[in-house]
Amino acid sequence: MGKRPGTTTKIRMYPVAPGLTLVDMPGYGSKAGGSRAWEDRTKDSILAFIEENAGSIAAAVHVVNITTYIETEGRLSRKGYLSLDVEMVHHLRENLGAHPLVAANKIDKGDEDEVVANIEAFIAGVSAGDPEAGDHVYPISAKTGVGVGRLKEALVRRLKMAGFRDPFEYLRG
Ligand SMILES: Nc1nc2c(ncn2[C@@H]2O[C@H](COP(=O)(O)OP(=O)(O)OP(=O)(O)O)[C@@H](O)[C@H]2O)c(=O)[nH]1
Ligand SMILES: [Mg+2]
Repeated sequence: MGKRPGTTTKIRMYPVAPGLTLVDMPGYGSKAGGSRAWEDRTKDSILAFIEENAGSIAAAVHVVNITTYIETEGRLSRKGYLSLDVEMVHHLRENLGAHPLVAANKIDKGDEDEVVANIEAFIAGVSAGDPEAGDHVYPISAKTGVGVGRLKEALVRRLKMAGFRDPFEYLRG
């Protein structure tokens, strides 16, 4: 989820391989300029998409800006809300019957101890009802590439289990 509203504002589809489509979801939390009503609509459309397509979703990757997790979670919980990231992970788990892969992104940003604390707090948040949830959390930096290899490997393993070939082979052309 970007700071500016509308980097991705609609659900977007990218054909990757025969029978395999990459679906990119818009961000909907804490968007400066994005109205509350717009955020709610965006979120509802994502939740509905997951429910309607659960049977044909081979793998899901939820990307979290991990560097602001504790701060955001604290702000929301004071208002009586659950972290939007934790909520989405739970929704994916319930609908897909498997824990989604989680990219804990932007680990290049800020203090290493803070990054670790944020990752631990997030894992504690998603572990309710699934003590193994932490195994599916991959700390990465999309900017530097750290950790991305391991996340890709995990994604390829999932897709192969669902009967697909390595989609990155197609993407390389
Ligand atoms: N420092 C740092 N910045 C990153 C990283 N990944 C993404 N960004 C920056 O974060 C901003 C948002 O990135 P996007 O790729 O648009 O994220 P998104 O989640 O698709 O955003 P929406 O589609 O608006 O929800 C951009 O300015 C990126 O350059 C990262 O690992 N480290
Ligand atoms: Mg986007």
